[in-house]
Amino acid sequence: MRIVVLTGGIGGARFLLGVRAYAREVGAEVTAVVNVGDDLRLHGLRVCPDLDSVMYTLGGGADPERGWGRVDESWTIKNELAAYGAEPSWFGLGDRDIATHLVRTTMLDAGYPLHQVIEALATRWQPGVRLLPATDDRLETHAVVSATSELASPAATNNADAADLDGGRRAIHFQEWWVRHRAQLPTHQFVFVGAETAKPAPGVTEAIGAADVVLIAPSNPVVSIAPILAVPGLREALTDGPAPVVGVSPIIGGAPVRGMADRCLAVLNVECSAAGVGGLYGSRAGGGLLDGWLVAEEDAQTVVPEVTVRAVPLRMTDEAATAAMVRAAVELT
Ligand code: GDP
Ligand code: FO1
Ligand code: CA
Repeated sequence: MRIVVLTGGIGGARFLLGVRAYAREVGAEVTAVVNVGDDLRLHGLRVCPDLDSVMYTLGGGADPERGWGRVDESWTIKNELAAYGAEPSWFGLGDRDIATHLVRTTMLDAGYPLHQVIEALATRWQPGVRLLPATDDRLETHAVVSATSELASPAATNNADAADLDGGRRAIHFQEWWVRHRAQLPTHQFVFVGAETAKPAPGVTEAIGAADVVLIAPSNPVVSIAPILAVPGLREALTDGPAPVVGVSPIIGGAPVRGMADRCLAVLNVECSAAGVGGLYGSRAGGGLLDGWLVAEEDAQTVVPEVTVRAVPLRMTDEAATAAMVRAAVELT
């Protein structure tokens, strides 16, 4: 059996621990298609937060509390950078983590495409599933916010990427929106810069075309899954592909289990509920993605038109619990 998983970072990584456990039970192979919209370049380094969260988590090197970055981390370089006043200081890079960014940046600068860089890094971490970036090309999530807020002066953002748009609006990088401003800024929309010309990374559409089932991890639907689907050709590979698509709700009882997906959904005016997210993904019959939708038992009454909804325990408390969710998702099809 071949399983393909669309995933973001922290939540998706924990989901993949369960997918890997299930795959070992049934002898399936797993390909994770990982969001790159969070990626950013800072202090001259290319940082890939979702790919690294997935790689470190599956490789046993992630800090379990933070979910991102390395366990047993130190922050010497971060503190030295701050001493120089080197901005941005609001995005902390750990010393061990920086080694990953140095290797990746060196390989990218030497001309290796991102998917080959990930393959090289994964040789060390042995994640046990194949990791593919959604695209090798530039695709960055930016938030369009009102310029009136503290972003009025470009200096305030210290973000070369902050672009002045008409109507007193500014586009800032997702990470500035998420980390520096904790998603508190009045936000008009998210844009996926580069999406129009991005191509699926080699192997992505092939993996989807050969899959027996495609799972959408309980990742943030707006800033983890949507940037993957924004890559031209990727959504079509799913809707036109042979494999049933089953999603797992990241929302339980009307709230995200962790993080700020509620603020992201609010930007899209989508209800923060299992039904709201299921409706956002849409049914295959209705031109959307889903054949199946897994919701928590608290949300058992969820209806998504023309989608098979199933209620199961949906908290990823440990690998076995997550593997049970994965089994339920696969058996739903
Ligand atoms: P990020 O890219 O680091 O933000 O991580 P993801 O987008 O992959 O996942 C974040 C999402 O995971 C959040 O919206 C959470 O609601 C969801 N999540 C985290 N833990 C759980 C869990 O135990 N069960 C479910 N169903 N969702 C979870
Ligand atoms: N998240 C934070 O809230 N604060 C940070 O300083 C931070 C640093 C960081 C460094 C490397 C990395 O891979 C991820 C990092 N994150 C940090 C998490 C990052 O913002 C993720 O993109 C989000 O969790 C959403 O995916
Ligand atoms: Ca993410």
